Amino acid sequence: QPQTNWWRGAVIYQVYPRSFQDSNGDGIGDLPGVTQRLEHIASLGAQAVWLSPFFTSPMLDFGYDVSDYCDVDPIFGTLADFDKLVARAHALGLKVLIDLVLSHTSDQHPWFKESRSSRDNARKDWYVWAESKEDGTPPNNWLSIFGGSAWQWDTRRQQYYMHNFLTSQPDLNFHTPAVQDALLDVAKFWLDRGVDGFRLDTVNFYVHDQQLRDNPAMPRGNISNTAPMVNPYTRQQHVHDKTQPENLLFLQKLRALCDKYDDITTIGEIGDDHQYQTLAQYTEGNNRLHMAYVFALLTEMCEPKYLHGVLAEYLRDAGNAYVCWSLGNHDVPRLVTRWAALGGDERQRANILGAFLMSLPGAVCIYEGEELGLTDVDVPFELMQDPYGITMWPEFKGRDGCRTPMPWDHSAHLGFTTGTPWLPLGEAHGNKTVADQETDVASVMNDYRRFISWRKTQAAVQFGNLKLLDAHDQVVAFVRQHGDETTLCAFNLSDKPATFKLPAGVQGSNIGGHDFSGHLGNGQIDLGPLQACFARVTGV
Ligand code: TEU
Ligand code: CA
Repeated sequence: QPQTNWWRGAVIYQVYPRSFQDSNGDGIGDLPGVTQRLEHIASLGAQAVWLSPFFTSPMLDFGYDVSDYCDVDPIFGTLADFDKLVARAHALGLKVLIDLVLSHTSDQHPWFKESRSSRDNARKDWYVWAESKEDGTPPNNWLSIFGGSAWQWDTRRQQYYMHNFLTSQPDLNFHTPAVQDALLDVAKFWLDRGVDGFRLDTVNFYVHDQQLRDNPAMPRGNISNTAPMVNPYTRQQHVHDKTQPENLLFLQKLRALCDKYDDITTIGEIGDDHQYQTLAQYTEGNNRLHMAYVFALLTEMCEPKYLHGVLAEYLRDAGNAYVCWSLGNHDVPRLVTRWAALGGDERQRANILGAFLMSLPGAVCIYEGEELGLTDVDVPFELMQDPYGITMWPEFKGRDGCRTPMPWDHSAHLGFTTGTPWLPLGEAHGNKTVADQETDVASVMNDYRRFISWRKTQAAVQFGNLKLLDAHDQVVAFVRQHGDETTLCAFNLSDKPATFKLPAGVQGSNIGGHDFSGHLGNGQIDLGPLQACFARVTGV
């Protein structure tokens, strides 16, 4: 595989436009706001920005419910604002990835309005419609990620329609060729507008089993905990409602379209019970997706042995997949809070985890605010916006805690807005603003900058293959190999000093130029609490 594609080993910065920067005082972040702040992203050394959805939407799932794929929601701006954003990003050397939500639309999309209007219209098969069972209950046992049956009764058609997420997010029917064509046209619209690629929302949910077979139950005691977003009440294996083989054919068409343009990339969000096999399948052979987004580190589990296990499983099952790792996004509690069990203080935790993430093979996504070491915000129920949180309260607190606005400086609302912010700013974020961190050499933000720029000098860390070293109670250690360069990376993910004995015959010299103090010598690595070590080695 050539390493020349810009996206290999890239650092991709995820922007949640609602919460990044408001430019007009309505309390909601928007595209002109993002444009104003692109310099911040470029200053970190990121290669690309991924924008969460900004398309026309009733915002019941804050933009993941699209009612017009080819326009900008007025709350976020206009197509002209988008063009300015892309131009500015490109001028700063940043690629722009947009978030296509093709699996479902909003129920306010004209396609759905037409489809539901009768059993006989031009778009009657554009969504997944099915008869009820004899007794009026839904066609099968499929469950929505957001709770309850995946089927909603429609009084006009006297049929059920399927929705993997909210009832207001009906699933498109990918078995209808015209649906696939329409969605390819959407991708073409944005490629022609100059985007550099796509993050594809729920990419393995596109195609469902046409026979509508029931999903089998999950064996007791085997409830996967790898994606905290998964509905905790869903106790079924999603065998028939997603990840169907026909999907690969659609992905091939999408890839063929992308290949008509230069330097495009696609990152598929794949949530699956057999995540690694699916990642491999979806990125195999240079004619499907370029990259697959890994869920495994979005979990609550942060013990070194678990993380070692994640990497072992990845090596075993996804060896040929090109992956994109992340430790946070707009769906899960913020990292330093979610992984508080690692100990140390927030700054140490943020720094070591950032370095750990950026030492993994593949590309990485950093979620806005992660570079500031932001904590999760406790949003009180009265202020809660996330529909998922509102339904699942109080067992699940929803996703607002990681979606609060970015703290920029000490002007009103920490520089986010002059109006009333749509979600409260984190009180504890007041001393973690970008302005504060700019002037503090030892801030998380400056650590991130230094690590990213150091990483660019380390071909093995950016592009190398992964070889895991032995599991350890405190340390996760591996080597990355590229050409004749072998770099050992070791992370003490505990708040106590640690010693990691090297396998016999491994020798090396420490590599400096980053902020970590771990040390290789005498056949072992000595690491302070939450410290890392990087060394050029031989004999692995
Ligand atoms: O999230 C998909 C999602 O919910 C996964 O995390 C899911 O839990 C997993 O695939 C199950 O195995 C995306 C967006 O990131 C989210 O914000 C949206 O609400 C959702 O799709 C619906 O569009
Ligand atoms: Ca605004």
